[in-house]
Amino acid sequence: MKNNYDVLIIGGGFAGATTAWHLANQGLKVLLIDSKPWNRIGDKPCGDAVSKEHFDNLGMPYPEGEQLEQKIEGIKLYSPDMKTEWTVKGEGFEINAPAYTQRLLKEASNRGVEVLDMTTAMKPIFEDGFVKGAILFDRRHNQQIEVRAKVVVEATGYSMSFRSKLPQGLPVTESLDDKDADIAYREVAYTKDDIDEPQYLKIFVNQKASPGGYWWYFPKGKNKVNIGLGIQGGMGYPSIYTFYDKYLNEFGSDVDRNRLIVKGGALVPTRRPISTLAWNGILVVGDSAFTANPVHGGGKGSAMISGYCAAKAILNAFEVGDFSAKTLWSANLCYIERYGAKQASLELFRRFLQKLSDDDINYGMRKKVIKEEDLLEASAKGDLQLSVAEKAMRIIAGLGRPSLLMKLKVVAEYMQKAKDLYREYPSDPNNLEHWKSEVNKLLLDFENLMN
Ligand code: FDA
Ligand code: PGT
Repeated sequence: MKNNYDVLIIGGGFAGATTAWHLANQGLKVLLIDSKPWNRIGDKPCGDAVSKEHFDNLGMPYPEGEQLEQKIEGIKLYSPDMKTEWTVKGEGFEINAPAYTQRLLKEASNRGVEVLDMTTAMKPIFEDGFVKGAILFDRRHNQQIEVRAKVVVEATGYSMSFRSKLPQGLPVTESLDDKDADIAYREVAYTKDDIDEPQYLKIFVNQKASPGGYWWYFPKGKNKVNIGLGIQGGMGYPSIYTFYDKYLNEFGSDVDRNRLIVKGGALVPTRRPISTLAWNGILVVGDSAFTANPVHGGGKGSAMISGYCAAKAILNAFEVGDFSAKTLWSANLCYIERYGAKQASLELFRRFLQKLSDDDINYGMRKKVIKEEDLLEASAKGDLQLSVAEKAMRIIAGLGRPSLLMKLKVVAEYMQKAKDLYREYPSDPNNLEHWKSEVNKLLLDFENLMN
């Protein structure tokens, strides 16, 4: 079978569903496919916490009814020795991700987007330097379909299963370094007792129990919890399950594993976004484009931002009638301004945090070397004020022992440099390689200073 569309979206997770939602009813012929059956789309290992701001900023509907499991008022962050508790206030939702994702897809479908479940993109159609479509396999009807489209949106999550099959060397084939990802695992289960403050997410920082990541305890109502952890990839640590089994009792003693609802693990990219979301005939969004927050790993909000930016770039491309990298490029500028520059700065902060010892973190949090609001500003905006770092240095000076915390000022400076470099993101694809080499140089300089 052969078919022509204006846009083919591969993957119906948060990123793909958002792209479809923003493209619906705009006069374009759009097809979205996902390998999963309808009732499992959106069902992937996740902590399911999303800040309310993302929905507001993008004009998207709040989760409601069965899509919303708990309204969140803030995050409580615990030091490794559990002696310090920081509360960061902020509204958000603990969602039922499949229910919310399927809602977006249904709304898009009601407004004209075609959705095919149980359909997998097997390989790209690549001609004359352009992505022109994909060869699909539809398991519902056991048939192969050749779909040609002016623009293909790769929204396949951390599998990157479409773009990894494009000719290597295209900028959109950039791969993920193991160390630039966390391996994360979570279970959702009922609790033995009612949860005290279900309106607060809990995050436990502990390099022993979750090296290069953290444990979380995210309530889904009064007696249900999403609990899990992330550890840095590529470090040769024991398996994630070893950590889960060993430390579960420490962070979730009330979890009733006899009443387990779901379990599973996946990768979380913790780096700057892919160097370009756009190339000739293709846009990359969500985890596949490394859009998650490098410090807390949350990727649903930024997957939505990338989907929104992709939809805007596509509408513009159809107005102009050109689907080359040059025209689709506006997705990069949109995404970097809204989230990408902050990610670059936070990648550096993440590299620093992952090197801290539990002693450093205990000390840093107890003495408020950085305060809650500064951490929030750092993780929400990617800004670690130099004045904050300088003040921190004065406190740390009293430490009386060597500590990586001493480097906080350098970290703040480099975070700023990273943001500045992203402000100079090229407006033309021809200048991408030069800009990329500047970024790589900055990362290398930073690594040298941290070692
Ligand atoms: P996602 O993986 O959701 O979707 C990709 C879709 O593409 C899938 O439905 C898949 O079936 C489909 N697909 C793939 N290849 C295909 C092909 N070739 N053909 C057709 N379909 C194909 N974020 C957050 O905001 N809050 C949180 O609390 C957490 N917690 C968390 C915990 C854990 C354990 C992990 C692993 C991750 C998180 N995250 C998170 C991150 C978050 O889950 C993630 O960033 C987003 O769900 C990414 O959404 P995408 O749409 O990009 O990918
Ligand atoms: C240190 C490396 C960590 C790697 C992390 C990988 C772990 C993988 C697990 C994935 C679980 C995902 C959990 C997602 C939580 C969502 C949190 C959230 O929603 O955060 C909000 C919103 O942020 P945003 O970027 O989506 O949106 C910004 C804005 O609203 C929209 O414009 C913000 O809240 C926070 O940022 C709270 C801070 C949490 C930080 C956790 C970091 C742990 C390390 C801290 C160590 C501190 C030591 C300091 C000592 C000096």
